[in-house]
Amino acid sequence: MRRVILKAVEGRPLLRLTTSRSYAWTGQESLAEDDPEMWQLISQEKRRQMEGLELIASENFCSRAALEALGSCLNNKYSEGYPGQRYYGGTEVIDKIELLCQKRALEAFRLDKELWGVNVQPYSGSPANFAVYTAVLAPHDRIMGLDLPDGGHLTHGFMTETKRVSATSVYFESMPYKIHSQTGLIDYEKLHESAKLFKPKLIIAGTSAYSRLIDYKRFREICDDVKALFLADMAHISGLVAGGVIPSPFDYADLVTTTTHKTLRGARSGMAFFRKGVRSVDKSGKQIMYDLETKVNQAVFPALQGGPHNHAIGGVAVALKQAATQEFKAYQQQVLKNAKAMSKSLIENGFNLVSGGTDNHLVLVDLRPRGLDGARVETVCNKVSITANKNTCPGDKSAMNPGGLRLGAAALTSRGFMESDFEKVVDFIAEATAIATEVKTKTNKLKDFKAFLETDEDVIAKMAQLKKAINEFAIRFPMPGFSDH
Ligand code: DSN
Repeated sequence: MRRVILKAVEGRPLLRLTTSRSYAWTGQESLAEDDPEMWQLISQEKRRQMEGLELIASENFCSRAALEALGSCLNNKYSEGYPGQRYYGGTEVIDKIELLCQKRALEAFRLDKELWGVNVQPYSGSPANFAVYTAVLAPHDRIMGLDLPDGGHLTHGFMTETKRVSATSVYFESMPYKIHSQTGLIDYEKLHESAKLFKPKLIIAGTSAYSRLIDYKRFREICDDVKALFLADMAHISGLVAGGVIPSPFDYADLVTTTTHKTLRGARSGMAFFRKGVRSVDKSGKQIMYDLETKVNQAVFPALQGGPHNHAIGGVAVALKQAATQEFKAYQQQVLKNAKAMSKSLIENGFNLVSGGTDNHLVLVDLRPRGLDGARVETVCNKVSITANKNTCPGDKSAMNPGGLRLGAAALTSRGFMESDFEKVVDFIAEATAIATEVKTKTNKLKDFKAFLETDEDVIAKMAQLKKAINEFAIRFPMPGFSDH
């Protein structure tokens, strides 16, 4: 039987849909109509983001345009393979989208397409890294990355004395390098010494909680000396690199990976860049060419992934267009200024910072000299609408109860925060820390600390007052990406 369904679609006139189906599903209901429970939860999360101070260094607020692409019909399409060589029909538009994303990726980082290529299919940064490893390494080949407690990333080979935690350390042999205990900077001397002994096939320059610039030239020299490939994982800082406000790893690395949603402010995804063209010239004058393109592409698909997330690739392409603008450069300049203002203000408030300051978008506060830890301060911050994460500091043994708190400036800068606003943010952090100090003196274990926060009326009132002040402050700033708040 043919049925007629009349439906209003987002304020437009009634849509007349004819169908011979015996069921009524049209897929035209809004989220609020179709799934009020999920709609409610998303509304709550929107409110949380708007009313809070978002200081997680790996987060940002993506544009409405990129979110539109992310929530588009591109979600529906399978397209295993690469542009022009797909395992599915109907990919003619998807091919154009992927090629556009590749082109914009090279343009955003000012790369010559004869010398660099990019794979935009990795689902995120961790898969991009693992794809690169499997592209250029055999099982049990050796790698070196910055140790996790020293500000490195899990995927750079993290293992403890008793456990190979990251799959990278399971499938490859990993030896970490460290930061210098006095300066808080990467210990290049020791890295070089260890590399000469360990003879890694790949050295990774990349960080998750390191507030200083990376000396890519030094990494290149070390890699050349021990004949290792040089991978830069610029996930945290790729927006700053695109904005041209910090040194670029592309001047020295063989391979570069990144996520797309941190300082780069795009849809959530990953990219892997590889060098092309001449790698070196041998003694007889023969040119040795890079062979990374096929290796990386094959590692992403078919070795590790299936269908690309075309909606994410669309959202990344939109963000990459933005990343090539003067406006984006100005945003990144402000991120640096705000991080410096936050750093200065924290020091003035008596906080210790690993390395004593920042040259990028983040600071790492070492709470140990104040008799505190990241877990306790993070818990209080969370209760008063300051979102930050506990983080290991050099020397820490536990990632669950580490000594540091990592604070990033990228997200709030996207909401228009300036230096004076970050000074106010630090005042709020100082108040939250004072509450953590008070409660720490009255409790023993972390469990007791958390229970006290839930039950002590005096502390509950103090936190409520602070939360109210923070919410009233934060809500004044605009929120990118939200069309309906
Ligand atoms: N987990 C991310 C971070 O917060 O740094 C990196 O993948």
